[in-house]
Amino acid sequence: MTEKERAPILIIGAGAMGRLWAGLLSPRVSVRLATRSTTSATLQYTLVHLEGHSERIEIGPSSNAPPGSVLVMTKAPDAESALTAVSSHIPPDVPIILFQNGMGSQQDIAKRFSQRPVFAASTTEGAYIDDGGRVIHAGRGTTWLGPLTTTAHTRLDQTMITLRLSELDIQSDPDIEGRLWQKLAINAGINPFTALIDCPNGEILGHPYFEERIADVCREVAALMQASGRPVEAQSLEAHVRDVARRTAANSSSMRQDVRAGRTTEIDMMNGFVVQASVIHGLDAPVNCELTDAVTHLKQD
Ligand code: KPL
Repeated sequence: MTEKERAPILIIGAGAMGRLWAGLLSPRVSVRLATRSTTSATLQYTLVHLEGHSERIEIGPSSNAPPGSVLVMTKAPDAESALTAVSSHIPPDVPIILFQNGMGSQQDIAKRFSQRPVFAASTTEGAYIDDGGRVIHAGRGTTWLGPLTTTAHTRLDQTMITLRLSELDIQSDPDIEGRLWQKLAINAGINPFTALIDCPNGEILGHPYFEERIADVCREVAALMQASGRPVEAQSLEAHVRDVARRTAANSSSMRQDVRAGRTTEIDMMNGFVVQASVIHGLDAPVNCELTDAVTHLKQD
């Protein structure tokens, strides 16, 4: 079987990440893209590779063939409904890989589709869509993959092979939830500040609004992680937040981009998740609550 003869990969979500993966996979395997409006539109766009060269990508109309894998690349608030909308066309043994930021949406989906092989992926790959609609592969990273349901364990090797058709760096992590917690702490400590101050990641450092709150944000996240069986020092979370803000100084965070584009943000799966999960553990998270309210209010302005 040639790679092109494999069952197609269905990518749900046509944002920057969905288009990046579609563009990187499509030379080697047939790809279908399910967007918000339709599952059968042809999508054309330019992909600018890391090395700087441009490639015209055309993802053809979907066929009726059942997919061999499903990559869910919508924003976190849309993931469950988008997957549910197409789930009757997905055979029960087909791996479903969730790429959402934050926490909560992946666990809800894994619970709902608990008999299926469901994975979470956490990626540091950088991509955005520029003003001209081109998809820019902006930074090379690593994509970590780990099982969320029991049946996913038996499909891990096959799913790694499928994702590696993208020629990106794919690694497995048996404790993918630990990685999601780490990423949650980073996002909770960077994203709302960049959205509220309206600045690139690096400019939150030294800004009074950030400096007055970041220690408390990290203390609240650390208390929740401790209560969830993932002990960590608040100071080390804060050091990590500052390090990532420094290393991604020129980035416009996903939340700032969402606010600027008038899209729903992922605040409920980031600081909002910290607030909700803290309540369940009898903890208080007032600063994460303040940030959640402020960003929620921002997107309604
Ligand atoms: O994950 C990110 C995001 O923007 O959502 C960070 C790490 C903050 C990089 O921009």
